[in-house]
Amino acid sequence: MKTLVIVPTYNEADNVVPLVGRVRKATPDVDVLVVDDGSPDGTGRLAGGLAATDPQVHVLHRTAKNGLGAAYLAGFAWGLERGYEVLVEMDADGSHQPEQLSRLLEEIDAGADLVLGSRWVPEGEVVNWPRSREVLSRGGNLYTRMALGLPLKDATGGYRAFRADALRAILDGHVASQGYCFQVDLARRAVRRGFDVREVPITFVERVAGESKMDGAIVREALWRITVWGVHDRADWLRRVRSKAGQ
Ligand SMILES: Nc1nc2c(ncn2[C@@H]2O[C@H](COP(=O)(O)OP(=O)(O)O)[C@@H](O)[C@H]2O)c(=O)[nH]1
Ligand SMILES: [Mg+2]
Repeated sequence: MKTLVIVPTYNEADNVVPLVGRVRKATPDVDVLVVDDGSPDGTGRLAGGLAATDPQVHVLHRTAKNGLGAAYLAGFAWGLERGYEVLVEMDADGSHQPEQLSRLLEEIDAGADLVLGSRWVPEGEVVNWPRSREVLSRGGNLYTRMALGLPLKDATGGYRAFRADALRAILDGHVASQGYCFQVDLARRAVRRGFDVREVPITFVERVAGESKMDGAIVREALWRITVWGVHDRADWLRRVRSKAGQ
């Protein structure tokens, strides 16, 4: 299937060239789109250099840092317009191993609509993460599971593959989430629409170069949005129970 790996970048000058090289080597049939938000460190220029010599590498240059969600929405639109059948999300910093992409794609081939690379299923693992990040990720996923009732172990992760028609359906309507809750938002939409969502174990390796863009604002946005969704879901459920009881 015609597949596009979308890599959002902001100040990933040390990472973008080796990462794209690894993707091209591990999965030569797969195309790559780097979505750069005008990185001051020249990441966009480096990606442009790759695109100039490799017709399977593309770059979307955006002007301002607008968050992960907005970058992915732009990348998805680009890929869907061009007829890609599978769209993949992958971080630029080497945390998501391109060598494990085939695991995700095999599950799509086997019929899944959305495949999540998961750190928190058996055989999934995290390498070199400070204890604080592990606690945040495990806690965030536990809260997400409880608040939204999602049957997923790693709904916050950002290594995933979407079948194009499922992605189109999921993106129907406004997606406001910007930071990491963008990932939760898309997973929740997929589950609610009854799509076949599966998790496969991945080895997540903490970046060795560049800096994380995670900050308090991103965590707060995720916390309040997930809480609001959870409250809405419960109110919906109550309304349905009441109207059934009244019938
Ligand atoms: N285009 C774009 N990419 C972003 C933005 N924020 C983060 N990224 C990219 O998203 C990926 C994950 O971000 P990262 O900082 O590694 O988050 P962490 O792994 O949770 O610490 C990396 O490839 C970043 O360069 C943004 O505002 N715009
Ligand atoms: Mg990272």
